[in-house]
Amino acid sequence: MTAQLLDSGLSKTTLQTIYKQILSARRLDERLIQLQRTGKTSFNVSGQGQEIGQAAMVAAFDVKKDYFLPYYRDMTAFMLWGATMKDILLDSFGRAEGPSSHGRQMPNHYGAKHLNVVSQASTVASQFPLATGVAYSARLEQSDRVTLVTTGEGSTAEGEFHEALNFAGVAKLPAIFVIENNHYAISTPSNEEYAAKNLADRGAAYGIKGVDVDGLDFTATYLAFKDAVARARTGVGATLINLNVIRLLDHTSDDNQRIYRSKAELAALKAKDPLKTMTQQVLAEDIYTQAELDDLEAAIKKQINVATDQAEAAPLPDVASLTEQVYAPKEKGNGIYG
Ligand SMILES: Cc1ncc(C[n+]2csc(CCOP(=O)(O)OP(=O)(O)O)c2C)c(N)n1
Ligand SMILES: [Mg+2]
Repeated sequence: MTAQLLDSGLSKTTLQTIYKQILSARRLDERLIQLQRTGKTSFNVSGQGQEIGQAAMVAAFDVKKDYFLPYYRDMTAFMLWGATMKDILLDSFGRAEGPSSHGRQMPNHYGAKHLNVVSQASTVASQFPLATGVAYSARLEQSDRVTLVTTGEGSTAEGEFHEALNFAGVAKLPAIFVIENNHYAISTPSNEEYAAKNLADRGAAYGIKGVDVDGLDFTATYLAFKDAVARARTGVGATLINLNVIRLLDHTSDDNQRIYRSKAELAALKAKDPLKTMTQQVLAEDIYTQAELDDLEAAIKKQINVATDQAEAAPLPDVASLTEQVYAPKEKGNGIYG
């Protein structure tokens, strides 16, 4: 049974905002797929099926103060952390204004200095030791900020995952390590990825609290993260969270999951779409009426159309600027760190 949304302790207004952001992210992802399929953009990674877990996760943080090191499937999380639709589209079109890399990175490699979101490499799990460093910096600066880092379950087989958690455990760092477990690493199912019963159990090996959460249940996820953030903020230490989600679509726009997942499996997944569940809850708990939801859909569609036109019309990076925005400039004030 999925817990009631209002049992999260969040107000009706906050839940309205969060639902609006989740719906915006889903509709924006649908637009990004259209743009890629019509050849206007190069690539897309969909996070459909992971949005509710991501939104509930971010809702537990203080995004004005905390740091986030996301992975490529985190568009919804990035938007709840403060990125706009236009930001996402600018990055997807590879435009100079795009906050993540000013047109240097592939789409879905999120970052924004003004939002405390740290840019990532494509080598999976390499953000984990960076997050440990960011969390350690809070200790050195005597700040109570908390660091959030995410990855998929397949990526936890990388050495960096172990190195980061080991150090965070020893130093009791204010970090939250999240495994967005969608049970597939491209075409490899989780029973071929790891033999552990539950990835949350790995926390014990590092002296870190491990928590297993149903990432399709908004309230359960929010409360688990609220507790983890409180532990980190008050100096108790890090938490490892195994967030169970589903991957509704292909691994990326370059993949076709119908080759390795049966029709029956895909139909069963679709029936579990957490956005459908949350929409039913929003109506049942009087957070929005059906008429309000219809207006919301129309408003989001308009917003996406405007943001798409603006991003498409925005300039590409100037070739003369090729060597900028990649490495930190020597002098302050003329680049991404300035
Ligand atoms: C070190 C490294 N090895 C392989 C890849 C290629 N690769 C990109 S995503 C991916 C699968 C990751 O699966 P998972 O961690 O479960 O995340 P998901 O895509 O399911 O969200 C692989 C193997 C890579 N980017 N980096
Ligand atoms: Mg996975």
